[in-house]
Amino acid sequence: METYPLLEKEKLKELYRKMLEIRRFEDTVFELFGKNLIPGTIHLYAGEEAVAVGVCANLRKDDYITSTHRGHGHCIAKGAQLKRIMAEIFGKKTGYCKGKGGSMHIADFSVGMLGATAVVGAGIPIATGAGLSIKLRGTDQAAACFFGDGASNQGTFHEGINLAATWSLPVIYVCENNLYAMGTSQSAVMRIKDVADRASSYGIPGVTVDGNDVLAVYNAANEAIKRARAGKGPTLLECKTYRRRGHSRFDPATYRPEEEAEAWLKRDPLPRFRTQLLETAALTLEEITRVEEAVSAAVEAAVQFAMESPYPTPEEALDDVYA
Ligand SMILES: Cc1ncc(C[n+]2csc(CCOP(=O)(O)OP(=O)(O)O)c2C)c(N)n1
Ligand SMILES: [Mg+2]
Repeated sequence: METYPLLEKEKLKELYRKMLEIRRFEDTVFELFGKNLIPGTIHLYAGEEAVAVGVCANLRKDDYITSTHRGHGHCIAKGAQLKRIMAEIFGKKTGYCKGKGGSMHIADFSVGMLGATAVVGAGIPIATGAGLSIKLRGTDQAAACFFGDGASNQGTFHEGINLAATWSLPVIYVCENNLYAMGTSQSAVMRIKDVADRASSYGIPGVTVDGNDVLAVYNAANEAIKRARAGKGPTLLECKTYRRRGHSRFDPATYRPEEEAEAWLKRDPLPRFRTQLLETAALTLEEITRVEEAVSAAVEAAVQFAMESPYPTPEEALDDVYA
């Protein structure tokens, strides 16, 4: 395991707490979906926590992010409320989109979370637009754009990043390379190993990091966001990671070779960071336990809130709908 100059204690605690919130939230959603309490389908972020948390820990509340179909972790990392995310996933009126969006359409503008989207690659030009808005208003905000390896083969990737590069927009494009787009492995659809290599065709930095190492992600994102705020333009940051489960709730992921899955699951970002915190004496076991208890209580409270909340009524079906 690599070592880094350690961040201040409260920051490290915050990184661990956020990653654990995402893990417990996702494991709980998985269970509740199995009990038929959640409608639709779900795409879980478990295994990829270090990416959203490492990036968002560098962002301010007034910075922006765009997300994907696998968006619960991005919402949590950017500071959205667990209760309202859970309520939205349940389809309840108290959810972020009044229960009409569900798992793949959660947004919270109050914390700069511009939205999850079911359309692969659709968040990329939206982040470019957020970057243009920042530039036109002349503020020092930044935008981070999360998308997958699969999305990097979409036209929106080229269009969005090329424009941001040309106009030096304050955006960091974060590719969550979990090696698969649904059941299709990266090697079946790309001749390159590192998506970050594509940065050279836009004349911007391309950086690849271990996306299961929260401090590696934090440091790389820190540099990219500093560049963005300083008016030096975008960075393509590729984080290599792996989902703990299948693509969606219905996918057993039998297409992933056993040895590959085993090797990646051994590098699970959560126990890894926990061990690192203890070994470097950054946090005591007691402090870690306190964080773990608080997270369990917060996730339980979110479930209770969602279960007790009402569904939207049929009369409200057309409220807040354009056209
Ligand atoms: C434009 C578009 N094409 C296809 C799909 C179907 N689809 C949903 S998720 C997905 C895979 C996306 O893979 P990736 O971008 O690597 O994200 P990951 O699921 O691995 O996080 C596909 C093809 C879609 N939702 N939108
Ligand atoms: Mg993928």
